[in-house]
Amino acid sequence: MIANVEGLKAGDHAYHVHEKGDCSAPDGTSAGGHFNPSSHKHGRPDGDEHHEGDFGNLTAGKDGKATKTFVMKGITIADGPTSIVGKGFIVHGRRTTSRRSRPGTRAAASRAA
Ligand SMILES: [Cu+2]
Ligand SMILES: [Zn+2]
Repeated sequence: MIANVEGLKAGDHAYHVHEKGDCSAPDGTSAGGHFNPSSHKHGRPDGDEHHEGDFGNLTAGKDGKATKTFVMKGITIADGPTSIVGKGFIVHGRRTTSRRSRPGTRAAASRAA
């Protein structure tokens, strides 16, 4: 996957797939919790256990841009319980102004960091 986000404050921003595609609430809470179809505990993406939606952090430079290419196991874009299509994609801390994500996913406003 490729995350390509701009308009961020310099530094680290947590980003996740959340369980609902509804990003209408200004604070992002309408997107629900982290996407977690297999009922794991929250954690780092490279840890023993984590939500399928736990992507870790994006690091933005002084220009506010963050780009990351990464692999996530356990999620799909095919139909089924592990599909992230239509789920909310949230970068925490600052509003995103542009993004590239899987077709059908939605980028979102920030949620309180
Ligand atoms: Cu999140
Ligand atoms: Zn989580």
